[in-house]
Amino acid sequence: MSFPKGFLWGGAVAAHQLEGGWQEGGKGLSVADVMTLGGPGKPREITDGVFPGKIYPNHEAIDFYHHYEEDIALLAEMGFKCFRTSIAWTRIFPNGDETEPNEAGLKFYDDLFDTLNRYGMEPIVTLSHFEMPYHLVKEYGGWRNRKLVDFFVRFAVTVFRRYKDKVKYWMTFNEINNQRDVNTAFTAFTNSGVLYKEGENRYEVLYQVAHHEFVASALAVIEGHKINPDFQIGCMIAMSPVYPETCKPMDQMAALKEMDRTFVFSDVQCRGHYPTYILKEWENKGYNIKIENGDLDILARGKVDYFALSYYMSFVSAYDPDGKDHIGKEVKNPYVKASDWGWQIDPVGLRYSLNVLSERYELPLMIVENGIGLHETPDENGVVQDDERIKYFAEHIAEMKKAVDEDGVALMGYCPWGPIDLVSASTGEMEKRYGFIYVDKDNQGNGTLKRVPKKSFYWYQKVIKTNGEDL
Ligand code: BGP
Repeated sequence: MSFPKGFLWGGAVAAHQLEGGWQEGGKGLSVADVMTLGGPGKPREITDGVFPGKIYPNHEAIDFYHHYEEDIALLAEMGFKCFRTSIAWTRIFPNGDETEPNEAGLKFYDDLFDTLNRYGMEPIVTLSHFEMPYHLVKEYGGWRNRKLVDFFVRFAVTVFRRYKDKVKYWMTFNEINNQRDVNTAFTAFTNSGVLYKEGENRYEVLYQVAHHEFVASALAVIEGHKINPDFQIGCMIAMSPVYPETCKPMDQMAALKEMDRTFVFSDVQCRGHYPTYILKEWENKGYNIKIENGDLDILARGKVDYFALSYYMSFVSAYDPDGKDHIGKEVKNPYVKASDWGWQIDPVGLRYSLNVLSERYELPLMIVENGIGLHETPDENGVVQDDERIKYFAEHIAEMKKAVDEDGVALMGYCPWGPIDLVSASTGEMEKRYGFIYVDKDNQGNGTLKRVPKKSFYWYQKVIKTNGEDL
């Protein structure tokens, strides 16, 4: 028997990608609300406010805000044991810097968690998933400002107290390492609320931002455990293993150094201190990262309980002697295929990742995102025949099973991304679909919002029913 009894089969979403209701229940404006639709090769545009005539896909999204009962019933039909979502910070603190929370927002999540619990689904909740209050970006400069630590901790403590008997599993920051590419405004903006200034060293800013987030995350862990000692609070890392292009020693070195750009985030959150490789890098590059008295002690005391990861793809790195900030450059992997969006599909990479993480941290792991975005249209009977998705998941789950069975990895659960179609984070498109459930809505915002199970719905239902035996 490969998966333990009680294994958490489910799915994962984020508030801003499916809820809609962007101005309902007293909700404030989030960073995600001011990002327009992107497209192939065209990054999403960040606007200073909301402008008529532009399309903001998440304003309505799939209107989960009003459809959640119906949607959760469908997930329950698939047999979900858990459901990962995020709390939109702007529903609780519309501007982020208030002292009193917004009751209507708190009530919404009360109802949502009650509904999940009624179906026997464990809620798994991310505190910050690319949706911080826009006010904190405009007025404070986002996470470059130390004050954000206090605002975040107030938000965390408020929801920990409110939901202490309804939610056990938490995560602090979604894909906290997903701000390493300092050249893309998208990740820079949504994850940290930082707009880079002319002439500043983006890496130095990035690490200052990360330090503030590390302290905020650790304080949340410490406070959360005081509120309910049974809480399980995890980090959440976008895990994309980097392979060396060849066995040339410098290719190996390049791959290792690229991986460190991810590991620095999990090393701090899991081990409770900065690894020496990053301290040395800061020293060599002359970065001045402001660390206040007591911060290092907070990091040491606020280690996470488990390691949550998203896994979509692997990368390959080749040594680049001319590299400015990196000694490795990304190259294509000729041994794997890629999705329409260029994400390299590599099921073995999932097993590899689980092994690496389990050996490095010796913590229980939870896969809280995995999946494939596809262009899809229903057939003449109105059903999406998504065999490609079924194949993707069957191959990934088979590798996950080997990690558990053959490699002894302690895996708590598996939550594929977007079990119901939702808005893509990187492109803003509706038509990068991940779901087991189709939602009738297109990139321009047209559609009836009708929900229809795809072929994979019944396949995943069977997988859960057999606890992963029948793929
Ligand atoms: C992760 C994010 C999710 C989600 C997913 C799929 O990075 O945590 O929010 O969107 O990727 O990415 P996309 O929506 O860009 O296809």
